[in-house]
Amino acid sequence: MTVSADPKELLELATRLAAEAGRVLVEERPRDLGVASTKSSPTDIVTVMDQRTEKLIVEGILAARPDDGILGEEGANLEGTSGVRWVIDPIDGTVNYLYEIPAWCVSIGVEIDGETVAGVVEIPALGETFTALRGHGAWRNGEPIRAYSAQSEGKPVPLERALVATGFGYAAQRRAVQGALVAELLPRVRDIRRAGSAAIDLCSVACGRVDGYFERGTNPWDIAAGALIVEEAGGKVGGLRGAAASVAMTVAAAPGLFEALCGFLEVREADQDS
Ligand code: LIP
Repeated sequence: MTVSADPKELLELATRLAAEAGRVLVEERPRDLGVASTKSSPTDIVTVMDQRTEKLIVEGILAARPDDGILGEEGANLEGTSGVRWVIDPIDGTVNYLYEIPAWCVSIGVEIDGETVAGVVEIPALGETFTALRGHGAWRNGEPIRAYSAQSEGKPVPLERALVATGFGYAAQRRAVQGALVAELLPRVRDIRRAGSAAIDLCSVACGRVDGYFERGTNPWDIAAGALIVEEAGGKVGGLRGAAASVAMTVAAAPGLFEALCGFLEVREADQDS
């Protein structure tokens, strides 16, 4: 499809809307915020602020680009005719937002003909805005970032020296399997971190705040922007055995560690329900 869309302009709109959503989430958070509804399990929660900020972002997109498609975690699902699709997580890290733990963000990825070309992850509580444009780089607050931690000095980090982020699903049976996997990994790495937001975990890989990340069960809106940010920061993102990142498994790390982490996960068939 011939698309009349400039990725730079798409990123500018996404960044503006993510910033506005972040402002509302901070300044207008109800003091008595509670759980408005649940999804896949009693702990997979939605707040009125998830719903409100998804609506704000969708309205902002359609006001500027009425023919675009939209997929949002809280139900937005428009086909569109322009070839441009917006993939939105209005609050990634909803449980953290409910508990007033800083690790939550607004994530917006923008696709042209199915390929993500622009992404923004806005982390208000940390004052960080991560952005990326395909083929042009990734930035934190406008400064270029690379997917290497300071102590790695740009060299591949061996698994045993890696700080690895991960996350867990909401279903008890899946969590039991994920917990057993982490127990096997823990003695093989520097340490594990569980932030509670896939988008933040991916941005942490992209700026070297962690060395790697993996998670089974992420949704498209969790990873759309963060995956591009990692790739444009020189990292690799994918599933196991050469697959694309998906709900089955998302792995992200700089080259070298990416392959080592995938190897550990592949022999344990970590992308399957055992
Ligand atoms: C979160 C993911 C995270 C996962 C959490 C949760 P949400 O998304 O970003 O990776 O480990 O359990 O699913 O539900 O906060 O949008």
